[in-house]
Amino acid sequence: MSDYIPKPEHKFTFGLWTVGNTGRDPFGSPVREAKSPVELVHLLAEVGAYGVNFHDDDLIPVDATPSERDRIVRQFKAALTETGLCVPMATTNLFGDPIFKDGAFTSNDPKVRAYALQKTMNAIDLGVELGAKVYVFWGGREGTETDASKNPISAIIRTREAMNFLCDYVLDRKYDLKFALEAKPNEPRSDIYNATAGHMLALIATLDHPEMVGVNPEVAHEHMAGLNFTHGVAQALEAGKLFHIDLNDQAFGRYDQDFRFGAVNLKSAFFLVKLLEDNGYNGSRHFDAHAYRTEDYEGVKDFARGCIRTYLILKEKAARFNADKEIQALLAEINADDGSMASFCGTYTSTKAAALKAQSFDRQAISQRGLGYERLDQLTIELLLGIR
Ligand code: DIG
Ligand code: MN
Ligand code: MN
Repeated sequence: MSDYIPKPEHKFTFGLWTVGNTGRDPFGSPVREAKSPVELVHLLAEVGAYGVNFHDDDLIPVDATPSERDRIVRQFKAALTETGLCVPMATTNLFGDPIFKDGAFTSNDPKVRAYALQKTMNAIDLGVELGAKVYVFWGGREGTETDASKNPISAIIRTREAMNFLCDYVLDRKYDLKFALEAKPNEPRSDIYNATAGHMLALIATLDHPEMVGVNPEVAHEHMAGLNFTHGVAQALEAGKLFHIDLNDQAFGRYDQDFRFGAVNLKSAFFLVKLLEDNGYNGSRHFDAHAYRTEDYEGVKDFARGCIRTYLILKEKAARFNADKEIQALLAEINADDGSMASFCGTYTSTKAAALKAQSFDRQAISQRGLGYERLDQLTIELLLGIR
């Protein structure tokens, strides 16, 4: 058993808005006093985080003067130096200000679309100044309550134009930065465009610089869409597009709960960690989540430590799964290949096609084979329950 102590190489990160969440919700006011970015950096250092992320507005108030901005950045940099935390990711708040009430890049008002580009360029400058290498775009307001208001194709075109413009901005400034698009199906808008990580992968393929752009899938958001999060992450990984990930948890069929990682669906959290670790994912393990509204700041630290510990425990369980002789023997049996189909595999040739069309298959015999998945899944459950 390891000690589940976080190390820098684990790359556990939190946004300022996560541990800084004051507990406000649509039906209640804050329950925790607000902490400054510097205080939050020290809190994250105390729980063993590797890095801290932020929206522009989390760090610099939107109406701050240039000298106030410089002071805040100077103090933040000092806290980073003092604690050793880094800033792997930054992002723009394009959803809080009333100006974005009908979206930012997809707004029907060209002034709003232009302001959103301006705000994002300034936020990119800030993120790069503090060391970010990944820039996330979450279009929380890029949606609608009525499709009478906007042609959904216009929304796609406007999003593409904004992303192309901002990719060119990064190239023009010679920044070492890549973009990660984060999807969510709804909330705060009734329907949000580009609703899942899959939609984002399709959009990326249509951009001028697709090589600069990947995805930032979030557990809660794909669960809100009723999807298997691990499958979505696998698709992004296989495409070389998993540039970042937002870890948390979520009961299906609920509003965005942003629960502590592993707090609800332990089994799916296990398969996600196994996928990331088996495939050598080298990005941040970013917890985009917050403590229950019932908690004080000691509870917030419990929340952050719980995210980290659960990830590390599941990482160890994944190693145990891969080393478990009974499980691995069963998987070998399930995936046995007698080589008889080898001549049909690989790239197409007309000879292969003709031979395959002439091949006979005993459907009855093949369909009778028991696959042992009940035993395999029970062994997995027992491993997760700690008796293997
Ligand atoms: C919500 O899940 C979004 C915002 O918190 C932020 O823009 C992004 C970064 O992780 N996730
Ligand atoms: Mn969320
Ligand atoms: Mn998120």
